[in-house]
Amino acid sequence: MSAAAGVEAAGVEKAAVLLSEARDVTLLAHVQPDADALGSTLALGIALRRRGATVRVSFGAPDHMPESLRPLDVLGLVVPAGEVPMAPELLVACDAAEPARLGVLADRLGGASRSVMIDHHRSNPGFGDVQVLDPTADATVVLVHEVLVAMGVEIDTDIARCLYAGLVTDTRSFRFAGPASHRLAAELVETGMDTEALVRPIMDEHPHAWFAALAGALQRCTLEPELGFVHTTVPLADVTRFRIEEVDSVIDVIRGATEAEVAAVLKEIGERRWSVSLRSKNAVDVAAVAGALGGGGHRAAAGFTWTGTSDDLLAAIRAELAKNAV
Ligand SMILES: [Mn+2]
Repeated sequence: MSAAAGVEAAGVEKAAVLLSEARDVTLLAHVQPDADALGSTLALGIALRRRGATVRVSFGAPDHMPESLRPLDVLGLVVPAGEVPMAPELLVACDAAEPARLGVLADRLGGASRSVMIDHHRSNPGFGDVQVLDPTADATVVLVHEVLVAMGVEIDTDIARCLYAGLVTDTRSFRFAGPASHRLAAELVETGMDTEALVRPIMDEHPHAWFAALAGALQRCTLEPELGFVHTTVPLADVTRFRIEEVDSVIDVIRGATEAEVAAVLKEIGERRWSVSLRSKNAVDVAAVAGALGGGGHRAAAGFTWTGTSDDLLAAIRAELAKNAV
């Protein structure tokens, strides 16, 4: 066992003790929460509520739960950000690489009596009273599972579905999953959960009206062979009209370009405002690219926001790709 793993194991034990003793727990996912962030907070929330604790799950933005993830919240634990107390007794941040990723709820960290951070981002500087931070974990739900086991929680199908949702999405359907994640998946499936019914709405389904907008994004898709770079845009009208599930699926199509190592989708979120998704097949560290441009993420999946023209934005990405070229 490495030194880092030892530190993480100590964090797991401390987190389990704090959570087991807590009577009021506030669990926060990062802004624009994905299945790993919400699966993590809801798995812990379900276990704690069933033990009698007062539990709330929230996130800084948007003001509603992503539709495809609503089935995970079987106990109705998610509350609007405005209902999160200013001074939580125990605050748990899940899958947030830094306090700023909690958005408008970042200030609750300072107000909390105690705080626990559970995360797997390499860029995480460490925050919170108790830290369960392991960049080698395939997903934050893997670390949450360790905490639940340390608490002596029995993993039922409701909790298993939350954990599996984070695992299957963060590993891109287990393609980036190591042996430990495959073993955990087997354990979760053994609880009797229906994996296909859980995953299809999260990863596969889109309304028919989306296909025309997707066609537009694919028509605008540009390949820069010399950089191995493929990119497209999603205009504000489509970002506004469609769910985040649709808008964020574009990157998964264009990343498949044979000629490209790096893919970028520029999502227009306002006047000269862009939210950018980056993906890499392996050779390029897009977390470094995103980090240089004010964002962050993982080696193969990262993002950042940008103010300015799309031409300037693409030029900035090209400059970073040239620096990170292999
Ligand atoms: Mn994650």
